This record gives sequence, C-alpha cells and structure tokens, in this order.
Amino acid sequence: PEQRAWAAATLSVDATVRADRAEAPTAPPHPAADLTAHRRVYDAGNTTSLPGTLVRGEGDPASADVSVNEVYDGFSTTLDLYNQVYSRNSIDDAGLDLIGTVHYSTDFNNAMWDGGQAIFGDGDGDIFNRFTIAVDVIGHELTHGVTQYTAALAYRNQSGALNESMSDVFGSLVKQYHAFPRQTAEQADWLIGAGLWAPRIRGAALRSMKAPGTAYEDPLVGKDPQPATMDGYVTTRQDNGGVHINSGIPNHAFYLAALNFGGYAWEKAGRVWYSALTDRSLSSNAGFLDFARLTVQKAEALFGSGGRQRIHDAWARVGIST
Ligand code: ASN
Ligand code: ZN
Repeated sequence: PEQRAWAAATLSVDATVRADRAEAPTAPPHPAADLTAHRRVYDAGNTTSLPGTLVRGEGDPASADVSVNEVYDGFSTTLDLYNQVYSRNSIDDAGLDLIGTVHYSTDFNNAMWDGGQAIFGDGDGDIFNRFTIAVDVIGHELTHGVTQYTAALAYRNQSGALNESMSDVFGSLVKQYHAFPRQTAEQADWLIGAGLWAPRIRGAALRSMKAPGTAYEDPLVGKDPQPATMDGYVTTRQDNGGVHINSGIPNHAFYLAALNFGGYAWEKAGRVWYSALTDRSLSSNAGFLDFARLTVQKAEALFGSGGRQRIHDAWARVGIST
C-alpha cells in the first residue's frame, strides 16, 4: 500500500511533543514489519448479498460516499496500530487483504465480522446512526479477525466475553492511536461506539470500558447491562451467554491496567494484552482467570515485577485474583 499520510504526520507531531513536554509519554510508531495488505471496500446497495460492488480499492481516490471513506480510513488506522506497535502484518500476520461492505441490508442496526470480511449497516436513523461513524467499531470488527487467527476464543460464556473484550480493547486502542498525541490512558474517553445512538436516544456510546453499565439509559433501548466486576457477572442464555455483557469485566480490567501504567495505553497494557492474545498457550476455551494469569506472566516478562504488580492489581479490582 502507499505510504499513509497519517503515519508521516504522526512522526512530525511526536517530535514536537517531545520537545515541548519533557514529561510527556513518548510513543513514536515502532519500526514496522512488512505490511502488504490491501484494502477493498464494497457497497451492498442495501441488500444482503456479499461482498457487493467494489467501490474503493487500495490507492483509489476518496469516494463521494462518507461511509466508504470511513471504512477505508478505519482499516488503515487498524492496520497501522497492529503493524507499527505490535509488528503484525494485517489480521492474519500474513498480509491478508481487508474487505469491508457498507450499506448492508436496510436500516441494519449492527456491524459484524463474518469470518472473512467486515460488514456495516446504515442504522435505521431512529435508534442507530451508521456503524462506520466510530473508528473503534471498525477496529472492533477487524479484531474479531485477529482473534480468529490467534486464540480463536470460542464465542460463548467467558471465552466469548474475552473474545468480545479483545475487540473492544483493540478497537479502543485504534481510536486512541488515531487521536495521537491527544489520548493518553487518562485522556481517552474509553467509550466504544460514541456517536452511534441516534439523537432521540439518551446514551453516550454502546459501551464504556471506564464505567461499564453507564454508556446508555433510555426508555426505548433500556440500560447498558454491563458489569464492571465479578460481583455483577450475568448468567444468561441470551447473547451466547452474555458475551457482550460480561465483556465489561475484562474491559474494565484493561482500563485499570492502562491507568496503572499511565501514558499511551497501546504501549504497555496493550502490549501485555496483545502478547497474551497471540500466545499459543491461550486455549480457545480460556476463561477470565486463565487469561488474567497469562497477562500477569506476560507483564512480568515484558515489564518486570512492577509490570506484574500493575496487572495483578487491575484484575484484583474487578474481582479476579491471579
Ligand atoms: N456488533 C456485534 C459484534 O461485533 C455483532 C455480533 O455480535 N455478531 O460483536
Ligand atoms: Zn464483537
């Protein structure tokens, strides 16, 4: 792919930040491994046939369709985070091309990863806006692909909630990385899907990693059901055993871990989570405690006993004793 203007801008901004604020956390992009993935965005024309008509391939000029460009750019930021920070060559670490479809179905209130591509609905305009509006949602869907090629966490109960949480964690990191240099862990809002609710709905976002359970509350759609700690763990047969509900617990642990380190969340906490997610020893049936213990090991290896303590503390505060 072409050298992306965004990455070049990041380098020059970073030099300024370092000169001006000696105490500022430094987070220049790391030397990148090969990044060979190309992006392709398709338009389903409000049908459910996939992938639809190709409307923007790698290197093509911007479309007149805002959602096409949001996906094209969101794919870029996601590729850049994984490549520049974690030295990963696309979703499969082997340069897989990224495929996205916009205008899927009619008034479709969701976004998905189908095992081979990302899919975005327009929203019905009454409850939801278009799902391409939030770059963390784009990163969320692509991270389902990363999880599929790595730990392959089974999409039910605790392993499913971990799968969902990985998508929120790295989706949020895509958003924070995109905002560089403005979003340290303290500065980030930690919201997932801000701007998705239509104007009549009372809600800031789909989920909050900082304060799970507080993202929305509205007569039409109810209240954000996420717990922040194990005390609130929800046992249900809906939602594949509450995968989008109990993900609040590991989400909040990541938030606490990121704050414990300080600076940019992708640099320390993100590195710990990424090395755990991509470790061959993580079972597809892993539960919260399995994953938590692995992150503690990774933190020790990467950042020594101080790192281990920061991660142990984060899990302890959501009720998981490693
Ligand atoms: N937006 C949801 C997700 O990516 C869609 C789903 O649950 N299938 O988790
Ligand atoms: Zn998901």
